[in-house]
Amino acid sequence: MPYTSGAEAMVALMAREGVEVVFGLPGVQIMDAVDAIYRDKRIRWISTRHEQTAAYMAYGYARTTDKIGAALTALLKELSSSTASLWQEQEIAAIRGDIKARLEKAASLQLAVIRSIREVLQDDGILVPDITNIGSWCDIAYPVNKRNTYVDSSYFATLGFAFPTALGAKIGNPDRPVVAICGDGGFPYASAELATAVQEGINVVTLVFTDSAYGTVTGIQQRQFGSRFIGNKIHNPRLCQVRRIVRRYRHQAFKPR
Ligand SMILES: Cc1ncc(C[n+]2csc(CCOP(=O)(O)OP(=O)(O)O)c2C)c(N)n1
Repeated sequence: MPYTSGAEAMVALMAREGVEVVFGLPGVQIMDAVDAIYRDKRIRWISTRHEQTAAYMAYGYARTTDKIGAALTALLKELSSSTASLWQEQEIAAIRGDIKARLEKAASLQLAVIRSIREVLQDDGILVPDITNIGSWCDIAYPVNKRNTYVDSSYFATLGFAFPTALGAKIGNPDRPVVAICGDGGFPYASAELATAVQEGINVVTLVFTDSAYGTVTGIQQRQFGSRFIGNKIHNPRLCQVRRIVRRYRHQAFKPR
């Protein structure tokens, strides 16, 4: 019987299960597996700049393609069908109407931005909002017209996840526009992945809203801690100069219509 190494068996199994792309960072512990991927030829390998962002990219890829994480999709399907009968159409419509009116009052500027994004992004386009002011409003107000086109971090609220997740989504959906929304606190978590984006030609549009603060923290300290501000201000490099460092990355400032 021909000899099969553990790494080869793992790669063969992944290919058999339909894995087409693996995100990761090579190191001694996994070199045999990376080499097996090289020799197998069926799986695309994408080297990232941090192990955590590799996981986010895989998450974005899975959430927008159904290719990996099929078990989770099946569970979600079951959950939605078993809860469908609990709500009447009219009840949902009434709640939606009420929320819409309250949102217009509370956050008209944010809604204008969200409407601009929704307008530009076709129903097929994918949006990945980070844990940032405008991203949180998206969770409530952004109309999602097609499944797998909106990837949030759910209740984990993992700051910084959006940019690498969007890169993964774009790898899985090269022909569809993918947009990440970040603040200037969250974007630098994974900004090293700009280099991966350039290296692999991953064309994601990233909107970075800058206020030189962990703005959400400012809000919490204002509302719940008697405006005792500590650790909420941050200094960032001028993000538009990132372009000089990472060639082929374009910067543009814009105002919502
Ligand atoms: C990993 C992680 N660390 C910290 C937080 C807490 N947190 C939530 S929002 C936020 C500030 C984010 O700042 P920024 O990206 O600039 O967006 P802004 O709030 O200013 O809109 C922080 C620190 C978190 N959710 N996740």
